[in-house]
Amino acid sequence: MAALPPSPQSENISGEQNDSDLIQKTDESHRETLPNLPTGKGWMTEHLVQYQGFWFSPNGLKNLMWLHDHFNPRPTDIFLASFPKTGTTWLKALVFATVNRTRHSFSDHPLLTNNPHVCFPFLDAYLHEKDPSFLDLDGSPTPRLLSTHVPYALLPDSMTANGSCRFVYIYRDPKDVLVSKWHFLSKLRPQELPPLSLEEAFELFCRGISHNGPFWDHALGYWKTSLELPEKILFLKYEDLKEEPFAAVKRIGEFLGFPFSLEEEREGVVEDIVKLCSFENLRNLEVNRTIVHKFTTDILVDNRHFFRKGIVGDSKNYLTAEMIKRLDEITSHKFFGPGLLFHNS
Ligand code: PAP
Repeated sequence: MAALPPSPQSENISGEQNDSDLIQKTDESHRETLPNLPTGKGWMTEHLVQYQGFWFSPNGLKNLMWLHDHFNPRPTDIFLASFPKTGTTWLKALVFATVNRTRHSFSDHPLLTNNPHVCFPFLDAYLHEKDPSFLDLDGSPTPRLLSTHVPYALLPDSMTANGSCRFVYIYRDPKDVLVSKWHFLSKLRPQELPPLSLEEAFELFCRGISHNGPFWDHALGYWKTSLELPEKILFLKYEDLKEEPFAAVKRIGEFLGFPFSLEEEREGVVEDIVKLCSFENLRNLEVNRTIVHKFTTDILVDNRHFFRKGIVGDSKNYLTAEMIKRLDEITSHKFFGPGLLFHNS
């Protein structure tokens, strides 16, 4: 189909002029697909839908379709991929500070006045907004830093092709993910829906019914590819970052093509990054105590909700012994399959 002349509404969403017919096509295929999908109980919306083996909110599915229809990655793009509540906010801060360390001084740093989600935006949450002011992909400096919760198997080929762009993935113990997610989404759950108990959330999580879940399939998709294509995906664990943040930052710099020089190490640049991005520092900043972040026109989140406890193992304060046993069993079953030596912790 011939491209329509550019209109103010159809420019710049993907860095190229958008064909308004194509926009309509995405909306239509979303409308047609949605009613035919299996549904499960939602955490924040009334229900989630299952699409190609993974679970999405109805809007999340639209975001995925938008990604396929409208996004053009560049080879220099850096993606942060994660399952929700695994440490995305923290890793965004660390990667942003590492990649941009020569652009900003630590005393006057963008992370001191902006939430990490502003410095490192969510690609799949903003794309379908059709409002270029939400995400100016053309205006982002190179390398573009973009994040996604989309499972690896469902990403467009343009993103997964070897040599196209790089990913940093963060994994976290699913027990802590579940508890973190339950706290977070309970705060965002609309008043008109009845509260979701931890027991219900646990059942849904175990059955894989969770945004971009099943959790284990999400992690495995990135984990397996990180083994096959180690230059494409760096697979990190929240627990390792907590234990050895300096080593993790150095690995991130190396992997992304921004290695720390000996002089930088001597000057304490790695320490400065770790300190800037620490839970205590970020949580206490005014921007992260008082400002509301607008993910989309309908998803608004108080920045303070991104910083709850920031510790390893908090799930033991909420889950019963049986719950812990069941989740650990699912994890062992999923991860210790033939040839897959994945160490959960
Ligand atoms: P998101 O998917 O909504 O972006 P995400 O940032 O992935 O959430 O995860 C939030 C978790 O990371 C929270 O964990 P908790 O509920 O167990 O406390 C949050 O506290 C933790 N977190 C946020 N920032 C940091 C940080 N700088 N260091 C360590 N943990 C952090």
